[in-house]
Amino acid sequence: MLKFTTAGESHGQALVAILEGMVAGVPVLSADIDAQLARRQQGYGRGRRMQIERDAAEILSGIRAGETIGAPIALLIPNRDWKNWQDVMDPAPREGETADTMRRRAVTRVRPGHADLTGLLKYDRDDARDILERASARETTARVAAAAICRVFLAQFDITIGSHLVNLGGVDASRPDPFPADVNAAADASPLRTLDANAESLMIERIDQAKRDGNTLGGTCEVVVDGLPVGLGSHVSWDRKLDGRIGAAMMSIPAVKGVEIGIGFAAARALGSEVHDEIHPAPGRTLSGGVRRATNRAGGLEGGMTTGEPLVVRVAMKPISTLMRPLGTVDMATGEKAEAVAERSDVTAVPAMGVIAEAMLAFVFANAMLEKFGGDSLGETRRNYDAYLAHVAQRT
Ligand code: EPS
Repeated sequence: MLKFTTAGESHGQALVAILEGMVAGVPVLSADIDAQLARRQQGYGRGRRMQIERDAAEILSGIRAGETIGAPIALLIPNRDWKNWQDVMDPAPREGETADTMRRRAVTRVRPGHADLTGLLKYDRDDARDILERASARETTARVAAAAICRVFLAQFDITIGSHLVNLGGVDASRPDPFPADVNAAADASPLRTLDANAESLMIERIDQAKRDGNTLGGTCEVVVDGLPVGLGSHVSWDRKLDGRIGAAMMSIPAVKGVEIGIGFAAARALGSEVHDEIHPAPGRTLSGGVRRATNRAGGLEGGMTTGEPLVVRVAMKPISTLMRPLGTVDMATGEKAEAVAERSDVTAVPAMGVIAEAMLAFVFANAMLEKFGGDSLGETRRNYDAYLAHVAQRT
């Protein structure tokens, strides 16, 4: 099983990711990781922090001479902003500091919608900075770094992942027809990672307005995975169904509140005949088992398994809970009514969320590939993959 973990606070010294279970022989360069980190930093509506950071990963272990060696891969991404926060984040107690004194930049006016209040109570802290530093979406930097290696692994099997923004602050972007073969090449050229230029201008106006108003905006991204073979995941048990694993991975992204696979919630309102995808013979289309779906409303999954059609997921993010014109709250230091803290933040981070959703899907599918095809080296995984597809081709 592939697994990864991350560590690090938003204004701490660095972020760390450890990816374990990747086979040996995958060609990985730090440039592959840094390219993904740079994509995550983009997006109109980000705050000043993104001008401070130039995220780049230092490979500490698990990769030698440009290839994975099968050992745990440790990555370190320094926080440039840390130099401004060293005293606030210092792990050591400082002279005169007691349990009753607060450090500079203590947060007690907890933000509605944030982890501040529940975290403070649950972990029995007085300063919500002990919570918010880790709740910060800065953590997703480490996820994107670890998942960049999963992406390289998937690319060895011609599996690619792309995303685009389909709604921001209530403005819908239309899905282009024909849909571009390289979604990211098109989306990354847009400041909002959207494929509809008209909608983009409206969205930018809306972001500017929200910024003037001290407000924030949410939105939705669509993520597409191409090149998956039929039969990843399984129908036999709840925890092997890919719908569930995808849902969990997407919902673990900070501020994400909804996930749809294929037509998602719309399927609940339609007739069966309007929902299910008719199956046609397609000899030679081996990845999907010698058939094709006339439509792909299922979004590439049936019974918790890949069909071989593109995997389509939509991910909805709520507006960031740090408002420059704050909502009412309670000051947890005094118990009195107060205005919530207004820390520097982004007006919106939906474009970045699409990149993070790609990363989480890369992890889910690298894991699903390794589960099905196994192996300790890329060559071994490939032989198993080739044998499976040869068999599928022969029976269809
Ligand atoms: C975030 C607050 C902002 C964001 C940050 C997430 O950072 P800061 O508090 O330093 O201004 O820019 O996002 C990132 C740093 C990032 O890398 O995505 C928060 O509170 O969640």
